[in-house]
Formats: sequence, C-alpha cells, structure tokens
Amino acid sequence: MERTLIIFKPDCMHRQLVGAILSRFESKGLRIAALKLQQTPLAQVEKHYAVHRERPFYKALIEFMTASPVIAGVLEGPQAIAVVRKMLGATNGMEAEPGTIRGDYGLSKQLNLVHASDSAETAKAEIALFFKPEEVLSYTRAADRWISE
Ligand code: FUP
Repeated sequence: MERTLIIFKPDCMHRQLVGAILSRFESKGLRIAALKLQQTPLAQVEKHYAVHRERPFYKALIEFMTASPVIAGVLEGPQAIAVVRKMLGATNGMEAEPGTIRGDYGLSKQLNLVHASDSAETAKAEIALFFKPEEVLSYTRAADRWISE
C-alpha cells in the first residue's frame, strides 16, 4: 500500500471540477485517507514548490496556488503514487493524453487542476507538510476485498 498527496488547485476549485475528479479516484478504487479545504499559507506553498524556486514560472505558480482555497487530500492504494500520476497525465494539459484528467479537462501548463506526489520520498514529505499524522486515517471499506487482492 502507498499513500500520495493530492491538491485540487485553485483552477479546479473555481471550475467546480473537484467532485468529478475525486469521483474518478474513488471509482479507480483508491481510498481517501485524508481530505481538507484550506487557504494554503504562503510559507507552506513555498516549501511545497521549493525545488522550483529558481525557475522563471515560480512567482506565478506561488501566486496561483494561493489565489483561492484548495482541497488537499491523501489517497491510498497499491502503487498509488504512480497510479495517480498516470491518471493525471502530462503536466501540460495541451499535451496530456485524452482519458487522463489533465487531458480531459485542461488546456494549460500552470492551470493543471490537480497536484500529485511524484515519488515515495516526495509523497512522505508532502503528506507531512499538509497533514498531521492523526489526520491521515487507515480503514477498510466493504468493497476493498473486491478492489485488490
Ligand atoms: P507536475 O509534477 O506535473 O506537477 O509538474 P512539475 O513538478 O514539473 O511543475 C510543478 C508545477 O509548476 C506544475 F503543476 C505547473 C507549474 N509549471 C508551470 O507553471 N510552468 C512550467 O513551465 C512548468 C511547470
């Protein structure tokens, strides 16, 4: 089992696509281990995107990510990190394959709807940045035995 951090970004919130996209993750079989609405503090977004600090798009990215409340969550499942990244598709919505979330809903590189962790290391750090340990819950759903063996 793996856990991965997702963030429904401000464009996703304003375009009222959270329900539609969360539903895709649920339908896939991923379990919601945490979920919350928050206005992300500047310092938290800066830490989250610290690897991009020197990139030309950094300032615009930080402004975008703090432009409205977001919904942050943790999804759990077998190979959840790679599975969720695959479901999102390429970073740039103009290049993302149809059938992926960004491919179906996006036409922008910056406004790309949802963030998801890209490795086990980043997932661990990102979950710890957005959630206290007691906010991330493990539980078994009735359907779990029909979803993965
Ligand atoms: P991803 O892993 O798909 O979230 O993409 P990256 O880590 O490469 O980039 C982080 C965020 O920066 C992306 F979600 C969108 C934004 N970005 C830009 O706005 N412009 C760029 O040229 C590249 C990335």
